[in-house]
Amino acid sequence: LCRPTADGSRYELSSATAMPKAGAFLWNQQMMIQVTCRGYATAQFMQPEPAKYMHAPNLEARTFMQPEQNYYAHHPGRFVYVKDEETSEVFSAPYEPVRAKLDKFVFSAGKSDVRWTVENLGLRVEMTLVIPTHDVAELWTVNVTNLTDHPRKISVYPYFPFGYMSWMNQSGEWRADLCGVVASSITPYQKAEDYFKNKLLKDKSYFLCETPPASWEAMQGAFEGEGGLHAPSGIVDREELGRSDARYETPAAAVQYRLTLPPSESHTLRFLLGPALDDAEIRTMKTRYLSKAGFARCAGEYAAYIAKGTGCLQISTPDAALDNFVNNWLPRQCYYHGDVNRLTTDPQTRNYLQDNMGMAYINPSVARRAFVTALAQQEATGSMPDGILLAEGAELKYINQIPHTDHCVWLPVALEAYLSETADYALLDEPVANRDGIGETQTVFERISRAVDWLLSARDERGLSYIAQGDWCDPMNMVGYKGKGVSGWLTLATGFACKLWADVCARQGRADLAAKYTAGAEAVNAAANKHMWHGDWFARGITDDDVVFGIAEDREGRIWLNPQTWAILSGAASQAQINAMLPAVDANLSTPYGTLMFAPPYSGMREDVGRVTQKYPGSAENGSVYNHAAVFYIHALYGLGGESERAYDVLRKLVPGPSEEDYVARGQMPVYIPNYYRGAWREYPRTAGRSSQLFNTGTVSWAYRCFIEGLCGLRGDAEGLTIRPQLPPHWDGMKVERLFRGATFLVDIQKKAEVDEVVVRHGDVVLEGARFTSIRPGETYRLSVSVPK
Ligand code: CEZ
Repeated sequence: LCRPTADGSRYELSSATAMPKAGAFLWNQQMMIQVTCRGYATAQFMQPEPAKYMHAPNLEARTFMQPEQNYYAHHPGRFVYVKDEETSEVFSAPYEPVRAKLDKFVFSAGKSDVRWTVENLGLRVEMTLVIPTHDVAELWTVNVTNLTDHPRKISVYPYFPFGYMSWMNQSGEWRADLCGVVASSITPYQKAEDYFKNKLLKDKSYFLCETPPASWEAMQGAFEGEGGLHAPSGIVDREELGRSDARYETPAAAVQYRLTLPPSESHTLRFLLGPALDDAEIRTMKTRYLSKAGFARCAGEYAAYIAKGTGCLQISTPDAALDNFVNNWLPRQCYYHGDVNRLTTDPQTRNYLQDNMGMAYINPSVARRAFVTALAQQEATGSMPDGILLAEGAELKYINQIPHTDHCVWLPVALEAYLSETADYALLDEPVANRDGIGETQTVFERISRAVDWLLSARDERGLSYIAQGDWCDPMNMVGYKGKGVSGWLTLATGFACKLWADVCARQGRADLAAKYTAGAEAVNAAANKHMWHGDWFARGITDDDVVFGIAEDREGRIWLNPQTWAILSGAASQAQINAMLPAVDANLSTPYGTLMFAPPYSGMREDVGRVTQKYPGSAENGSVYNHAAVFYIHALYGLGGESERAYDVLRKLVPGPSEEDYVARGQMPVYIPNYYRGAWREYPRTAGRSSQLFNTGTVSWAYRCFIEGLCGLRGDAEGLTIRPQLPPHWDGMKVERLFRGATFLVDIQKKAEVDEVVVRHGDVVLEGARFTSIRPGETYRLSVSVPK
């Protein structure tokens, strides 16, 4: 059903129906496109706010990318109909809209392209999508082959619907001068001032053909006619497409090629799709890309761009499917996050910092810049804003208008990973001026100290952290909206932030500050222990009306994962508490698809917790396997040292497969980690495990970190690299190639009965403390590592 190619560089899916929403995505800094195996597509580009060039049939609200998107016949997509002129039979590639039973179907996700191979009626249709590295466009190649031993007369009709572009003004027409269909629109607006802003929006969408077609259709309604999309009148009732314009009618691009194909012969067609400001831009794009050579050059450049995200780790373990994911796809997804910040101009501060944490392993200079960019937007109080503005004129939108209190936490947390990877302590001395030019320039070190001070100050008389309208859990918006409610998780996260920052202060020779933040961590942890520890685990919070929740007495939302995780990280949990918590997590939260964020899910609104309880039970934050929370847990388990089995169990479940059953349940290929898999494993087993298909997630930077520092145990410090692998019990060994500070480490890890602690050899030398120092860039070091059985 789903397997990697022999060289591991692509993943192929051989059914259009087993995992209907499975898809792949491509991006550059201007655009992103997610395509499903069946041909539906969601694309957006930045101008500088996210915009669409292919629209849905209804006017869409603009918000962040949604999970579990529904696809339907008129959803934006890229389709190629084929008609046998002799028999009038019709099918479409890749699968939608006709849904004909195919003889062969392969959806192939590559790192830098997406391909399909579809066979039906003795014909093979191959479709390939590539995008440019800097421009916004889609380059489509359609190749049709006659698989029979007799000549065939066929018509091939690419159908690329533009959708409902605007209620003010939309049209489409064939443009012989450009050899394509151009749709024009005016982005709807009402305020006079928006007229001036909108002037430069790319309100045209074009579909250009390299080869002139026999006929065309620009009006969606005329193409579809009474036949419906599975048997469009334009194709079924006519010899040639009807050549209508769209005049304030929904535009579409459909073109027809009438081909006579001798046995075994192929015919290749190329098309260019994208948004444009005007005809001049369309002409420029056509000259730049729409040719065999242009396509080849573009594919090469884009592959080179994606290759910059290869990361720093190659593993070879007893689990080949896991190796494939870690070696190929996980760093790619981290790179995507760090490269484009989820294609928004105001990423949430916690997302921005964690996405850049992942960049520490891919391209540390990007991560470094991000700390400075974020800190330049620190508020006068020391707190961090809800979102970080990345473009001139950008504004805080949507969720960033809701006050969340956790943003400062992510500074020391992300910094820890960055410093372990780079030892770039000079960053701490970097002066940072305020973005708005007002106020004092302070160093990174001073600013993070202020952020941690703010965390310590934003606590109530019990020493617990206020939650306002949310913490890490965005939709937990009514625990503290009256100003009193507190977050158990954030209290513990504050403890962890203080602890991490105390370590940095100590390293920087600031014993005074180290003592202050250590005392801060202790105070916070003590408060958490006093007020949040109930029975066998830590509670999630205390509401405005002083109700503790996330405790055994709760029928829904009884036990939450994050407080347990962060109690381990902060040091609040004693060994005895950990011994109680972990089995409680196993019993209440563990599922075949990962560890739940909490359980049981809420079945309806709880007004003192908030809209998280209104989400569908088992979806998103309402008790799914929310992978971001699961990966914090994995990180904490690896930090404990003796929990390699539990840690690996949860880690492996972040990735779909490799059994067919698991693929079908998740409905996703292992080319990315989604933000969640459906939970409600006990309540709704039919949908449990189903992927959100949303590849924007803070999970990936942590997952990569867990593989590098946890499973492989290859973690940097100020002067060197410590080697402390934590293999799961059923593995005998593994091999690792790790790029670290310019050097390559080839590490051969074996379990040995004769050792009772990790022994690392470099040649004949046994490394003291399993630690390698004096690393020289450009060198390759071979280490042989024995770990206890
Ligand atoms: O957004 C994510 C946030 O980007 O949810 C996480 C949070 O930590 C991330 O920063 C947990 O809440 O507003 C909503 O209800 C949304 O569901 C968001 O909470 C959620 C989106 O799914 C992300 O695309």
